[in-house]
Amino acid sequence: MMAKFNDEGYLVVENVFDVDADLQPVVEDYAATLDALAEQWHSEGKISDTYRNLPFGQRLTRIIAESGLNWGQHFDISLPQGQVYPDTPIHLTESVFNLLRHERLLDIAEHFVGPEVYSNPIQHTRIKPPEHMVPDSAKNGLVVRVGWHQDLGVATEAQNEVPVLTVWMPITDATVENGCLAVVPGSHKGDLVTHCPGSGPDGGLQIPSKLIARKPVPVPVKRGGVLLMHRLTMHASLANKSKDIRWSFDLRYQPTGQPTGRPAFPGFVARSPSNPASEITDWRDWAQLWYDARAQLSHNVPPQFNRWAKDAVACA
Ligand SMILES: O=C(O)CCC(=O)C(=O)O
Repeated sequence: MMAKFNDEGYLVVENVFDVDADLQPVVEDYAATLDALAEQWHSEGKISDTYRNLPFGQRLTRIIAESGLNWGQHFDISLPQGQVYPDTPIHLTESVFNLLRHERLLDIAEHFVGPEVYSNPIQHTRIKPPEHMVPDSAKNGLVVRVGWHQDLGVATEAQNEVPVLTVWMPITDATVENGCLAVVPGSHKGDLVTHCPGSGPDGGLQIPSKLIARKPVPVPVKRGGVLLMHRLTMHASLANKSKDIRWSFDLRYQPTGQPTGRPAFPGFVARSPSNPASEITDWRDWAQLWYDARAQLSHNVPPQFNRWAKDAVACA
């Protein structure tokens, strides 16, 4: 496991989760969220039907096609990096917390970051409909493909020396057609390269193509499996060209007690043999950390989330 990861900077591990026992509660949880949103948007006259009889992906796709509503934040497990308001939506539930603390996932994380495992708050839920359906006004990395980046590039300098592991997990099978990730094998052996703000297909950061030295490869992953990545591995997502959604979570783990690179957001101790009492084990305590961060951020201008300037030479 480690040899391939060390050599190529990424690794797919299959069958980490039991699809029925581990992933189905998450699917049901999100279905309930969509149900509540559909009822609300229908009662507000934003959609003509709640589409209650459609399966999750088709229901969401139909609602988006009809309304163009900005839905991504309602399902995300992070606050946005822009202005935060007291009522900014964030999806914090027991089923998601169980996923973040899943024994087999933490066993894998432990291989890479050591026994004291901290859940880094750079994390997202991305539910992406067919890309052609997303109106320009709603485009962001939660709902359309993201550009080439290294995960260290989306953190502040404080994270430079921290061995953060990215764990990307599909809830629907991730294929080339529906927009799985692509990686540049071996790119983690190089340095952090310049990321240009606002140049990605999602309006976010992107590495200029002249700095991508080697040919990328697509990495399909079946649900139940995970894709592990080094913090310097260059990667991007492909566009969703299918007729249904592509749904994933991306999580990060690191050793406890080191900077996360996103100090405005809360992480938590996921596993601690040396101090078990420091672990957060109740999802409500985890959710409260985010609600507290939201209250704090909503009084302030957004902090600096990364180190990049638009006028860098490589961005010209
Ligand atoms: O899921 C995606 O489309 C992008 C995920 C990603 O780039 C990441 O987790 O760093």
